[in-house]
Amino acid sequence: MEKFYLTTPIYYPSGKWHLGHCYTTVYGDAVARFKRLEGLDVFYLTGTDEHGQKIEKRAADAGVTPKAFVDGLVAEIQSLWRELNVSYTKFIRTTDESHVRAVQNIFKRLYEQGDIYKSKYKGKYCTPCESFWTESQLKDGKCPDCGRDVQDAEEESYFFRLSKYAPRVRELLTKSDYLKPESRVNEMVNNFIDAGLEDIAVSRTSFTWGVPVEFDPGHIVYVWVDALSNYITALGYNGDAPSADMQAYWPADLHLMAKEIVRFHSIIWPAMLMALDLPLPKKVVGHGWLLFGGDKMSKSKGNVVDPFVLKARYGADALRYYLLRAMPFGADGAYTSEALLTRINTDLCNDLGNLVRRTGKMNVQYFNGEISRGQAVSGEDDPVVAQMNALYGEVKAAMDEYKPQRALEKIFDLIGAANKYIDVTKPWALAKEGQTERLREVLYVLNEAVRIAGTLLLPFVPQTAAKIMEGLGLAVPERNKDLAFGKQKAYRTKEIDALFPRLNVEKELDELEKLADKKEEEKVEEKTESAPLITIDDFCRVQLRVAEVLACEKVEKADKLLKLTLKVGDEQRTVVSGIAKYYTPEEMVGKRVVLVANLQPRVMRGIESRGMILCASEGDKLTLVTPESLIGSGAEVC
Ligand code: ME8
Repeated sequence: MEKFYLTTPIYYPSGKWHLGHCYTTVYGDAVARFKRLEGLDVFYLTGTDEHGQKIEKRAADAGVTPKAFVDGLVAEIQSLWRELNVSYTKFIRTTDESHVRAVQNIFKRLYEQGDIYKSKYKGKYCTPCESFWTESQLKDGKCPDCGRDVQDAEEESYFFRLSKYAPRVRELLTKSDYLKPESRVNEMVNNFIDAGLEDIAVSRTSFTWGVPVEFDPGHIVYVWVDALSNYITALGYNGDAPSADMQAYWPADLHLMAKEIVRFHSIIWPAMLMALDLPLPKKVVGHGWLLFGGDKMSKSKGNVVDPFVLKARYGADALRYYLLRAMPFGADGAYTSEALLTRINTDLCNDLGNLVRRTGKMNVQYFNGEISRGQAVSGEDDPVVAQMNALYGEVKAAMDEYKPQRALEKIFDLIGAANKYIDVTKPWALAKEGQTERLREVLYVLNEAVRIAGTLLLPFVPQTAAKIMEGLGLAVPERNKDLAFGKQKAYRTKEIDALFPRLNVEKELDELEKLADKKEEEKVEEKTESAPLITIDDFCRVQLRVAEVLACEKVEKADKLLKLTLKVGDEQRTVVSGIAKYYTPEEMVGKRVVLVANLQPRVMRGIESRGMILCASEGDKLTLVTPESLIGSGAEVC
């Protein structure tokens, strides 16, 4: 059986799983499911990347061991993938003993053959990105990836001879189809390879949470060497001896990820594989970012959307559909709750839901659910039949290029055409006129359209597609076959519940806002209840400033929120505050308030809020905290 090996990144268990992570994994799942339906033996790998200084620090802050710190977060992401019906084959953790041993062996082998050597590292290090940079690679003195401050780093280190592989890596990127989309190739070649590819430091000595270099235990293997190796250690590779899974599945058919880590997968990773004398992966796809409030959705920016909340409210398939449909290949896409709700209502409830419901109802009403070909075919069936016959080829072509959005567009084109077909053929009129044979054929055409669309939807919205098959009285297909008009000779259909309930968008937006607020409140409560004593240094990290309210207005469609324009010294900024029940906008203007000025920005109702104003609350009462006598805006509160 033909094999297909597919991976997503192994994620950092850094505290909060968000919708951005879900995009890659759901995308991977759609590819994995499609390939399985094509009859391939698919190995779909995902997991967690658990080592490094960042995790070590977080765990220390939380007062637990790094392993205890990551265990809880790993369990949470595994439950997220279960909730979203992600059908991975293996979940690898870089703390798995077999992985750790294999990374040690890989490192040793590269050292013994001269591809790794010991020297001294002098340069810059970005802790959040776990990346070393040379002075010339910095952007305005900051990390070129995330824009944050970097630290001086000088230590004894092992180096990987990346420079030796530069010509072969360049050739791989420019002369093959290794990296998609195309635009990322130029970026890699111009910005990194042609700018001069230097050897990279691949060990650290300033922390201990990682894979120790076996022959020099003070050194910890650089987290990216550790992490990238997961793609082969998961298959049982341990440095030399071939494993059965390696022989069966390697090289990978597809490494899927967002654009910011393409650099590691298209330069360091192939060079490592060249050094290990292993075949190179067939494809790296770097997709765009899910944005929120204009920025990449990311934990460190604090602008995240909680997938657990959305899944609980709208179901896995609605979320899967939104992610797969909303993001064009390789480009960024902005998340808004409005867009999610609109997609659910228009595509899933109206277009798909109505087609299935109307067809199912008419099956029962006119033929007791028993549908077969009618005697009266008509030229008016031709366009929709032609569309049905073309669909499988179009979806396959899109999925062969890993473009789920295009595949879904085509499937929904057929769904739209089938809905129009009902309006044009007017089955109710045919019934009235007693044109039974024409009516039978029309319904047969419709059931065929539902079957073909339903089967092709399986990789994307598996639960919904299975329900559609149940309604048609068919088993859920395990293969993409018979996807042409006329292949299913007869149906014994059943009535099924509505696939997606119609949502009241206004009400849902309010509910989502409330749920987000509740989560924030729970977090604050949790923190207050268990608040430990803090040092004066801890307190000094919070920057409190007096601010003057210059303008204030209600936030549309949010009964709790006010949008405030504040003057803080010479600066103006926007803050959204949940005080609309206690203060009118008019009352607020001119007031002096106390602002938490260095809080991470948060997007609420599409507005970026930069800070929080302090209030005192007791039961149902709430009052602003204000300076006791007049003092200039911008004054520090200490
Ligand atoms: O980089 N939009 O882990 P990570 C789209 N451990 N995708 C997003 C996203 C967003 N806003 N935010 C995250 C790491 N992702 C390393 C990987 S692999 C050997 C090691 C997805 O937890 C996307 O796939 O920071 C991105 O590449 C990945 O999460 C980064 O996850």
